[in-house]
Amino acid sequence: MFENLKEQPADKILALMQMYRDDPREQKIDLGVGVYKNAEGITPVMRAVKAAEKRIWEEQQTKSYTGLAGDPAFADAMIGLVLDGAVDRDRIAAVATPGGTGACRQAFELIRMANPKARVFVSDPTWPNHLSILNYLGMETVTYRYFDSETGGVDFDGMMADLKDAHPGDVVLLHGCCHNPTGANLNMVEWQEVVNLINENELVAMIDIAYQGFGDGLDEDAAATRLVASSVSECLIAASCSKNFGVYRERTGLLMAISDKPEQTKLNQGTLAFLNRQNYSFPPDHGARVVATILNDPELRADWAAELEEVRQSMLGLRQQLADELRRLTGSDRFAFLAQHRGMFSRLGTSPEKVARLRDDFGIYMVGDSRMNIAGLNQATVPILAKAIVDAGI
Ligand code: PLP
Ligand code: TYF
Repeated sequence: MFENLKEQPADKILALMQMYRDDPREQKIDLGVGVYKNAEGITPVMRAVKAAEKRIWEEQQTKSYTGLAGDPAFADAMIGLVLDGAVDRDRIAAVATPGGTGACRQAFELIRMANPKARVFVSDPTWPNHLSILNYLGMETVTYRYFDSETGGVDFDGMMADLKDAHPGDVVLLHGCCHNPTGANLNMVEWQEVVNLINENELVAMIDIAYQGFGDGLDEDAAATRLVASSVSECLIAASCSKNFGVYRERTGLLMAISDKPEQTKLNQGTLAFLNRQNYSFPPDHGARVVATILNDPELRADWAAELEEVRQSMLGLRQQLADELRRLTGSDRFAFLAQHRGMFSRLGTSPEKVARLRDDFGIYMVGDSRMNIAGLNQATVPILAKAIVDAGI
């Protein structure tokens, strides 16, 4: 049997992570995988996470199974964090999932189950795992224009023109904030236009929100998701806690299915629980319990929000420093978009050859499409990167 297996394509981001580890040079900069790193290059356990873990260790009496949907306190707390009352609770079905990836996977399966003919419209570019999972599930994808490499912003006219090709029942996958891999985002006026198109053409919205709190703030980053969820008749939301709680390896996420018909919620909830049962039965609990503990305790929540705000500010500072340094070196505003982008990532907008040159000649690792993890920088390495960008002729 095993001899029938074929080599599967590697995940380019994870392969790059290994390449960086194997590079013996002392002077090297890792701007690859999307993990937050502080100025010392460490991905810390957040203070509130440590405190919540301690509390759970002290107080938890059992590790018996939860329910197929996970701990209801986690779902309620996350619904509050993401939607903050924008949608009535009785319209929301929700299950805990192994990370945001698990939420996406379950959402795609639910779409395929409910409407096998649905095509999923994805931004060009999008997080590669979206396409990888959709292809694996045999689902049809269509790309819509998104990144404008001339301006470093969103090609909004192109995006709207391409979305007009979607048929009723097709799904539009949108990044709630902090677009991965480009860092370019819609403004709220543009979001409203997308909502109008979704409603006029009877499309289904799906939002992947993996970086709430990394862009403009916790509420600001959720504003588009709240707008969509409160304006369309049906939508799916895949939320990840990996980044904003720093619980990457705990695999903590939530999938919501929202309908404007409360009488639909029971069936949606049952279907989400069924999908969990088919794939892994009970979702992981530890990260979810940590998140619920933090969100439900005013002191822990305030401390978590404060630390997250420090993280956000540090990335904004690095963005500004890099844009300023590149302006100084090039005498132009060509790279001003780096300060406008939001979240962990920016797409520099250069060729794979130049990306390889940065790696080979300067020890700077970014993804082949020129996506940089801004959190891989610190104040000392920003000037090194800026000079390398200029020296590589970018
Ligand atoms: N969606 C996007 C756009 C991401 O960038 C990520 C990665 O962090 C995820 C979903 C899911 O991440 P995780 O499965 O680690 O929660
Ligand atoms: O885009 C990133 O770098 C993060 C982390 O298969 C990640 O979202 C990358 C690849 C992958 C899973 C997570």
